[in-house]
This record gives sequence, C-alpha cells and structure tokens, in this order.
Amino acid sequence: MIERLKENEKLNVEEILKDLDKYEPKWRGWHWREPYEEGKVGEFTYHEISKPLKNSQPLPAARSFQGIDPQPRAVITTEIASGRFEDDLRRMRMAAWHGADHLMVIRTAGQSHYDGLIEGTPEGIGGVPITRKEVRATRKAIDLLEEEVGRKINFHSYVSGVAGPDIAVMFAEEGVNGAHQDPQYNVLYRNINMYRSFVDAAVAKRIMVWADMLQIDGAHNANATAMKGYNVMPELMVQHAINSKFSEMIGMKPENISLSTVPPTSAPAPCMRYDLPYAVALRQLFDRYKMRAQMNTKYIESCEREATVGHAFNLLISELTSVDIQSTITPDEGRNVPWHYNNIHAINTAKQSLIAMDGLMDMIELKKTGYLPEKVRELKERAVLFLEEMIEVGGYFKAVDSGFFIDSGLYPERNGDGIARKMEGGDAVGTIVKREEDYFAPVCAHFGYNNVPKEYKKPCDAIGKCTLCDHSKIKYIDELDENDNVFKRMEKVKEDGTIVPEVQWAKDGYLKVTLCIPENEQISEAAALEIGKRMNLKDVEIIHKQVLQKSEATLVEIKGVCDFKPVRRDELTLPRRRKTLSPEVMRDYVKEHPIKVVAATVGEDEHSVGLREIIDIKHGGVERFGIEAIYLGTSCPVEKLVDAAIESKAQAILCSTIITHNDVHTKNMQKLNDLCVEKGVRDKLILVSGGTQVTDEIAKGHGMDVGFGRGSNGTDVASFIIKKLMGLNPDEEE
Ligand code: Z98
Repeated sequence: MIERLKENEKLNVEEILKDLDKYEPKWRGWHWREPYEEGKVGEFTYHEISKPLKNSQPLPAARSFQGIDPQPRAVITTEIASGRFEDDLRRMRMAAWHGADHLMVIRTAGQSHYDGLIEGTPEGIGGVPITRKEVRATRKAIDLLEEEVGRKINFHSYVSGVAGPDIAVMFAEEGVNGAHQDPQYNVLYRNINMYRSFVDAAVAKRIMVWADMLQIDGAHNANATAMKGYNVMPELMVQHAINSKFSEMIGMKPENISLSTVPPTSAPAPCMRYDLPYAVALRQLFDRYKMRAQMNTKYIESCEREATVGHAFNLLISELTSVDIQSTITPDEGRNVPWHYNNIHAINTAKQSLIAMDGLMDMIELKKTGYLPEKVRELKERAVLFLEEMIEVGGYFKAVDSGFFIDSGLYPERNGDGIARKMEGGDAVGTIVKREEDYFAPVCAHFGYNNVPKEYKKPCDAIGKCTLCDHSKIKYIDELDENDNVFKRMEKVKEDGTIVPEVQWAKDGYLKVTLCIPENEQISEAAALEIGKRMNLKDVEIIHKQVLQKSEATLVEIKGVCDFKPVRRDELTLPRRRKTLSPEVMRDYVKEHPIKVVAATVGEDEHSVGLREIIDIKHGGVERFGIEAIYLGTSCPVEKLVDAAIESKAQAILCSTIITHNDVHTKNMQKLNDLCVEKGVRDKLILVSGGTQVTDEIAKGHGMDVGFGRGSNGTDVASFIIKKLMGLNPDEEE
C-alpha cells in the first residue's frame, strides 16, 4: 500500500490498482480553497490568494522571486481524459503540482451514448469510459496527490445521457466531488427525449444532493454550438435559470450550483464590449450561485499563441467579476490533441494571470453609468422576454419543440436555425412509467414518490442498508474484458530502461516539430510532411499552419511518432549540475568580503561575447552580486592576465577561450597555471576558464580550478568563486 508519494519517484499505478475492491473515498462534497488572509508570500503581500501548497511547481519566472508560488483564490480546473486513465493519473499529478484542484474527466464518445454503466478499464477514444474501476482508482490516486501538494482536490465528471441517474449513484458512492448535470444538454445536443431527460435529471440531482456534489450546468454549450455564438447571450441566461431553479427545487444548495459561463466572443470581434456586460449581468441575475468560467472554445483555432491570449483576456473578465472556479482549456484544444504539457500551460496561464491581477479590484471599479450598465440591463431584458415568450407558447417543452434554442438571432430576433426537438421524439421516448401506489425502493437519496413502510426509519432499513449507507455493499467488478484492460496496456509499456517521449500516453512516441518554411502555404505543407518523414517520424500530420507572408514563408507545426531506436537510460551521460548559492547569500558575502576578478579572452581569441555576458550586470553576470570585474579585453597574453591579477589583488582570473585549433585552448590554460605557480601566486588565485568547447574535465586536466562550458552563466561562476572563498566544496552537486 502506498502511504505517501515521493516527489522524485513516479506514481506507481500498479500499486494504486491493488486492493481497489476495498477502497472507500476519504471525503465527500466540494472543496473551496481556503483564503490566506495574511497574504504574505516571499517578500510580497497579496490581496486575494489562498493557502500556499506544501509542494508545488512555481511559474517559470519564480526563479527571480525566491521560488514563490502564490495560489489564486479561485479553484482551477483542468480537463484530462486521454483515453487511458492510467496515463491520466500521471497527468493529474503534474496538474496538481502546478496548482489545479479541480480535475475533470470526460467520458469517451459522449456519456450520453452509453445507456448503462460499464465495468473494467476499457480504452477510450478521446476520453475515458468512466467505469467504476476507473473512477475508484482515480479518486484513490487523487488522495495521494492531495497529501503530496497539501490541498484537497475535487474530482469531477459528467452526469448525462440515459444512464445519468446510474452514473450519479456510482459517483456518489465513489466520492466524486462535482459533475456537469443539465437535462437541457441531453435534449438539445443528444436528442434524448425531453420528458425522460428531466425525470432522469431530477433523480440524478437528488443523488448529487446526497453526496453534496457541486453541479456545473451546460448552458455554455449553446455558445459553442450556435452559428453565431455571441448572439445567444439571452438564451444562455434562460438556460442557466432553468437548470438552476430546477436544481434548487430538488433540494440542491445554491452554493453547490455553479453556472458554466463562457465569454461569448473572441477577437477580432470587440469582445470586451460583449463579454464583460454578459458576465456582469450573470453575476447580478444569479447572485446566489457560483460562477465557473470556462474560456471561449468556439473560436479556438490551432494557434496556441492565439488561444493563450484569448484565455488571458477571458481571465481578465474572471477577475473583474470575481470568478469562483476558473476552468482552463488546453491551448491545443483547437487541434483536438490535449497533451500533458498543454494542460500545464493552460493551468499556468490561469495561475499567472490571476496572480498578476491580484488586487486589481482595489484599484479600479466597473462603471455604474453609461454603456456597461445599459448593456447589462438590455441583456437581462432580452432574457426575461425570452422566458415570457416560452410561457406564452406553453412552456419549456413547447419552446424546444418550436426551435427556440440555439437560434443564431439576437433575441427577440430569430433566424430559424435553432435546434428543434420533438416532444414525443428522441432517444428513450415513451420510457417513463408512473410509479404504482405500492411502489417502494429500499434505497436512500431517492427522488419522488416512495411508499416506505411505516416500520422503517429510512428506506434501506428494509434491506439492512443501501450502498450509499454501507460502501461494502457495492458490487465491485474488476475487469470484464480480458484483452481491453489496463493490465494488458501497461504490460506493453513496462519499464525496460528505454526513454520514449510522450504527450499523452506512456511511450506514445509523439513529438511536435516547428518549421518555418520559406515557401507559400501549399508547398510548405507538402514540404513539412516530407521533412517529417525524412526525420524518421511515422504518421506525420500537420497540426498548425500560419502564413507569415503569402510568398515569403509559412510557419508549420507537425506531429509524428519517433521511428528510431529508443534512447536508453543507461547509455546517457548526465549533465553535471553544481549546487549554486542563492543570489542573496552571494550579495551578502561580497558586501562583507569584496571580490575582484580579472578577465580576458586569451591568446589570439577575439570572441568576447560569452565572457562579457559572464561579467555583465545586465546579463546576470558576476557584477550582479557585487563582484568587481577588471576586463582586459580580447587576445590578451596570459602573462598580462597574471600580472594584472597580482597588481589588482584579485582573487580570481576568468580566462575565456573559444578557439581550439591545435589545442590552443588547453595550451593556454596550462600556461596560465604554470605561470601562476612560477610567480608563487597559484594558491592565492582561483583560475576559471570558460568557452563553448571547454569542459570541467579538460580545464581541471590543464591546471584550472574549474571549467565552464556552453550554457553556464554568471551565477555559476560567481557561486563557484564565492564557495571556494568561503571554504565550501564548490563542486558539490544538486
Ligand atoms: C466543459 N469543456 O463544460 P457527453 N453534460 C454537460 C456538458 O457540458 C458536457 C457533457 C454533459 C466542456 C466540455 N461539456 C463540454 C452539461 C460536456 C458531456 O455527451 O456525455 O460527452 O457530454 O467543461
């Protein structure tokens, strides 16, 4: 049994799959982040953050801010469902470390297309099938992630389709924390009979109430589906209203009802003028409920940059209207290939933007007069009129039958392109059966009429507890298919010392290549595919194209599968990484003990850029830490360097050598050492050499204290010198 994850060890999926029949969820309900009122993280004070994590992966720029990782107030969502849940678990761990605490999985090919529960761990296409085993293993893995990052994590999926109530029961039993549930989704997009959808929704919602699950509705799908997504704003409000009120009538707490909001437009439309009034109107009309903001997906194309910028603007709306749950869609959603690292990019976009805007509302406020409130009022009026017309035609069902919904006209205008569903049509039509007078279901959290005999305090007393009251009563089926199961899949990719890149599944071998081809679009496309093949990639596909100028060049991104001998872990030479002192420690030391270095490129070497960067304050060179650098220029004789060091009482010499013909670089190193010995100063001077062809081994082999090759920077050099002066081991590795 795994008690605790170790940050330097991979998640052991086999261990998680053991003893699943005995697993019980540790908690139920929904977890909101806890506000961190004190707000102090590192040297900064924040106005609206939540409690810091125990373990996390900060934003890249945190390197310059003592590695801090402040966590926004809003819950951050990521959608993970690659088709193989065993790989999703690993991606969830990556997501949790970056700050996601709402992990959503989507059932394959549409939950709505399954008419019942399935068992085992079949592979899904573009989603996971959401079987009990998959749900249970996921919740169990998430328990470990919670422990590791130090925050509760919400697990979420969808309660839809004809099997909705069955799924709701299974989710309640297995400790799922949130779900999309909206009968309008079944009706409009899956053509399930409307009466049946509402009856099922009542049952499912009642069970969600028992499990204290958070509900997300499906209104935003109207934006994604309508021909003109931005015109459905009044209808979106009507859909929110129908599902929210219906849920409350079934007993759902308002704080467990979350509206799925999406800014309806994207640039090049003037989106703020649409999106902000819409978000404000929602907040005003639905102030009892929570807001889950998803970024706009309707207008996502295959450009990751464009998607990310769109996301950031959507996040501005979230900040301006105090979002409760911030959903993130991967920037590659438009390519239908959500990959590990793109989940992380999207989570980081949310975290980065929300933290960047911390305290914004203390400095600005939304206008109370003029365009914004006028537009807000107009939207609300249109929504109210929509509802009134629905009542006029005879109610919701009649309205759907008449094609009121997903019409691309801005209400009250109608374009006649809405989705009309027949009241007496759709899947599962005619399957509603009125309960007999003596109907009795011996289960708790049951919706509607139940003729519980008087002798029982609760219905399941009749059978000595139901599965909601006694988890051990659940019939757990491990696997049904002897070929399509997780064990068979994991067998194929088991650890064998090889390293294969992956984007969603273990050893899937996929990689992406970015090419700038100086040809027109058509030729570039063909050329990119050919180049991919010649790089030994299989199944090469274009995933993004962008004309830079019609005849000058086209940017093309391709994906393909590696078709070459895999790299082995045991054949690799690992780069050495010295432990460096923190900038503060270095600055403090130099303040107390001033350090001088002399530096030059030696011999006939005119390549000074590398050395200048090692020195220069602007490029993070040694000067940044207060070290004084005396630069003697290029092609400096070794003698001159040594004399200057002695004269200026420097503690170190930085000798840069790029040219290597006739091994001149090693000869100069040796000469530098020998001269220092000859002049009796070798033990007083730290000799540092650097250059693209220099390695630590070569340098040390030729009398230097250290050699810095490609990729080294001023921090590495300063830290080495200071550690040596402090009497610490400067070569200590991370
Ligand atoms: C989201 N990224 O909302 P199938 N019920 C509702 C839904 O919105 C969805 C489903 C069910 C989006 C994902 N939403 C789209 C209210 C899907 C799932 O047909 O069962 O797969 O639909 O987070």
